Amino acid sequence: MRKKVTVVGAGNVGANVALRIADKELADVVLVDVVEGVPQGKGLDLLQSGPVQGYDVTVTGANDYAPTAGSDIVVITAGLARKPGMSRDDLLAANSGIVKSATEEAVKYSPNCILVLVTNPLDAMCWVAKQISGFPRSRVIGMAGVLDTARYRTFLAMELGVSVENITAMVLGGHGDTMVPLVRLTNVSGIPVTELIAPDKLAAIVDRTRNGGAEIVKHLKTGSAYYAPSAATVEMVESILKDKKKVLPCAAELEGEYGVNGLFVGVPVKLGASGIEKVYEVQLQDSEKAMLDNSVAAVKELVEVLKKQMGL
Ligand code: TXD
Repeated sequence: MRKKVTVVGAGNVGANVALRIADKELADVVLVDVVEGVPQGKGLDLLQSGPVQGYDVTVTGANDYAPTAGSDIVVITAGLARKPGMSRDDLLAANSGIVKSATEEAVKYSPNCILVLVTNPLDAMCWVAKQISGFPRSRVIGMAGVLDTARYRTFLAMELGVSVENITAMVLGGHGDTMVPLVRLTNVSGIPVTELIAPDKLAAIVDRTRNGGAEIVKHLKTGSAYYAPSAATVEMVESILKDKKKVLPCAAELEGEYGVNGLFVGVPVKLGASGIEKVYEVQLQDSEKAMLDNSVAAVKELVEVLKKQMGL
């Protein structure tokens, strides 16, 4: 039997997640959105791409969750996107309500699903989904690190004029200006990047990575990035559905790792059929640990606000 993935939010990221899942023939997809007609229309349009693209999965749209029943994965992208000048944190109040209701509905129909969160502010939204679903940490995963790492790898490949595929890198921490790209552990086919790029250039690339989302918002003016975010989400979905056990940077709830408890933080995890199958604790140098602590503090602040707002 084919796998089934629900994508909540049929906007820019959601529709492109559906498109990429269909293109890779990974699963049947159900798009859910509050706007009447949009998920149905996009679903039908995607379905009609099948004969040309050569996929046989079905793509449908709905405004309710009954058609999502029995999903293996539920990707939540529903929410408001950042507008220019708006920080991720401004989105907190609006999007926490949306993620709460989406989680409640989704898990009612798919109690065994794996939740993949995309909505910003990402780490805080993961926390909401975890509280509301009551799922174990293996089944609540946030997408941010794969995207941040992809941006970092892109900029490094541009600088060196080499294939993006040869850049191996890791970005830790929360999804925001405090993220921690680990320069020390970045390499080009095994060659430490610090041997290939001067420190000031590397610092500029790290800075551009941290502001990677804002750079795109500035260009687009009316929304935020969605091609790379959807690609990153589907890499995670694929690793789970195919039990590939890829090691990817994802937002995971920490249970003492990195000295953190009960908060979602971007860390390397193994993604397989059960969701998060392992959290890797990388040995950090003092300066890296300080940056990570700073990032965790930013996530904690948001969660404290949420605890008050939502009474959780
Ligand atoms: O790295 C990351 N995690 C991110 C996060 C990368 C890119 C985008 N990121 C965030 O994802 C972004 O800040 C937003 O919070 C979400 C979705 O971004 P997108 O660009 O897809 O926004 P759109 O195009 O505005 O789509 C959001 C859709 C839109 O169709 C709304 O009608 C719908 O969400 N929506 C809902 N659907 C279902 N249920 C409810 N309650 C709902 N509310 C709004």
